[in-house]
Amino acid sequence: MSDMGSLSFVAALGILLVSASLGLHVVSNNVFLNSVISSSARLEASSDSPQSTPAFTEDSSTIVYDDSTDSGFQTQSTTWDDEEAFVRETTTEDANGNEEEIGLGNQNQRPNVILIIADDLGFNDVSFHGSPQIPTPNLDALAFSGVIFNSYYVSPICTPSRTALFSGRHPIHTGMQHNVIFGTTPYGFPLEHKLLPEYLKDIGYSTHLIGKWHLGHFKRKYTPTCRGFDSFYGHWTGHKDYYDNMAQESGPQAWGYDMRRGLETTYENFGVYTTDLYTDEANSIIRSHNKSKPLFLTVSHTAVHSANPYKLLQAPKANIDNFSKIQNMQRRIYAAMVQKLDDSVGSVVKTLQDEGMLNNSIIIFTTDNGGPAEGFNGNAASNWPLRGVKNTLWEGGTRAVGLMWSPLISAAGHVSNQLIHIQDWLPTILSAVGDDPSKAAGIDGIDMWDSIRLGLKSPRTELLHNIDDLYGNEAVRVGRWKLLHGTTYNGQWDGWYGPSGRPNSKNTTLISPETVYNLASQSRAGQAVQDLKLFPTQSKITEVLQLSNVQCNDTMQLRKRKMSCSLIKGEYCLYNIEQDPCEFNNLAHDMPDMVETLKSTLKKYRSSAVPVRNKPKDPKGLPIHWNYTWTNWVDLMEEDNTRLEC
Ligand SMILES: [Ca+2]
Repeated sequence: MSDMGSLSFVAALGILLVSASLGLHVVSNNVFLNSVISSSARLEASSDSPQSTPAFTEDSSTIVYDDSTDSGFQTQSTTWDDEEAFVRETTTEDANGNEEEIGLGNQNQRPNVILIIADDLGFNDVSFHGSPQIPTPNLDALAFSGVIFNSYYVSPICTPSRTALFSGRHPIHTGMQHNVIFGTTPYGFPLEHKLLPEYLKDIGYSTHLIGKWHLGHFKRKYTPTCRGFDSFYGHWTGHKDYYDNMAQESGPQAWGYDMRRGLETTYENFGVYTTDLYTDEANSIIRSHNKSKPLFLTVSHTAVHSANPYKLLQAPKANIDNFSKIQNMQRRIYAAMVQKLDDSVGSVVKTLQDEGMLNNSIIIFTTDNGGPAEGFNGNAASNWPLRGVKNTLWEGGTRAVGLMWSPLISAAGHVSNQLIHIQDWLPTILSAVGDDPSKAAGIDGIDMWDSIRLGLKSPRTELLHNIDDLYGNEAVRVGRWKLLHGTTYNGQWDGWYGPSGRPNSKNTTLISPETVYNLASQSRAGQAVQDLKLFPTQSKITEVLQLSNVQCNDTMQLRKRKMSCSLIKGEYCLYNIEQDPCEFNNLAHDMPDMVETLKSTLKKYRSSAVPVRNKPKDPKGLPIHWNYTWTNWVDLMEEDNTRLEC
């Protein structure tokens, strides 16, 4: 077991952890209020609206495809026109001079889909959003040669977000809208809803999940290998220790081992840092992949979720030492965890390239929810300059780090401010791989592939953040307008959290594009992208970096109004998110008609919601009854021995 001595260290920080797994009830003392003030004070005035989407035109394409090789892959060369937006050719001429679709990187096979999920990563914790505090050169390399999503939304907490990702359905329509599945709660994501790996398996994909599941495990038929994944190596619960795989949840005896290969508990590679473990597994799957089939690989990282209360944040010492300039020790360890995550992305991208698969791959990187900052969940993320944290419906809880990279994206190298929700990935991926997304009938997700691929306007014009009648909070977005009502934690996480990371807070774009370019181009992902001739110029990166850096107007007038709406008092708060992404300026009193319109939209969604599926904890599932492991205990109570099939 890990170092119990660290408990006193945590206590000394003034952090009371009531429940590690919830992402809940982490109550810091008045450090919290001070942090609100100091974070707010960091917000500096800027004159312009932060976001605009560059226009893309078909005639600005500069890529040349060469079909002369006999490998089945197209080799590509490209030049970048700094003045023009960049669109790759979508058609070419065949031997007879007829125009034909270039289509996929390998026209004989659907593209590989690599879905990388970070857990609890904050909006300000990647350098492609403008902070130099934690360099993420591998992610940057993908971001600058792919599409950065700056109006991309997720559910505010783990389980609901992951159910939306894999099912294409909003949590209010599956009963998953409240909180997470715990180790002893006897329910899972409903079996009647088909999941993304099942759709992809239907059309010939090999499907693999590495890492966190968190969609239920009380019976084996709810677990990954019974729900469309050919293989699974990871943990069923929401978090665990990064070295010994023990997961501590709230309540007595809620402590057990959680690592599985398929349906079986595994003790292989005990003591290896989890991010390395998952990286090695991902590389192994890629190298041994039967290339006659397309690959769907999900790497669902434990990083950067906090571990157990007795050792919350964990990273190898060498990585922690890289961040000695960060004074706050928790933030320093967190930065090291992010660095390991970024290294993992680079390693996986390089392996794809080594295996000749990158040219025909789609890579999606997403966090599952906004960052737990300044002690929330015992963690040290930053959502600066956004408001709120994980498990709040403010932008800091719901606006996510996300990107897509693929040679199939014509409008590569742009920042999308088009509305996208995590539930949109299922139809978008089906569309991107040439399947028919309409086969996923009844889902809430919208096919975004053309919007992403061509840089077009999103077909999504509104999205429901959530309606949670147990917490008593709800929020919806229609166009640029967002309405919030009710809150969590008695409003104590309704402020602004996490360091800006900028060396000079008066200049929020001070990060050096040259540094970003150099680090990204030298990273493993950057090298792989350069091998495909798809890496952008420094001037292109400078342009994208400006657009991806969210800034907020922060005049004295707005400062006075910042806290002018109180969710805890039951008020409705209205924000123009396009102009005011930091949710400073409540317009509810100025625009009562808009408030009523959005209330009607909430009412529309509420009428379609289904009851929550949450159930009381079942003490029979506690690990103490099952050799100190988290298990599918309801099966095991009904059987004489452990079956290893669904
Ligand atoms: Ca999470």
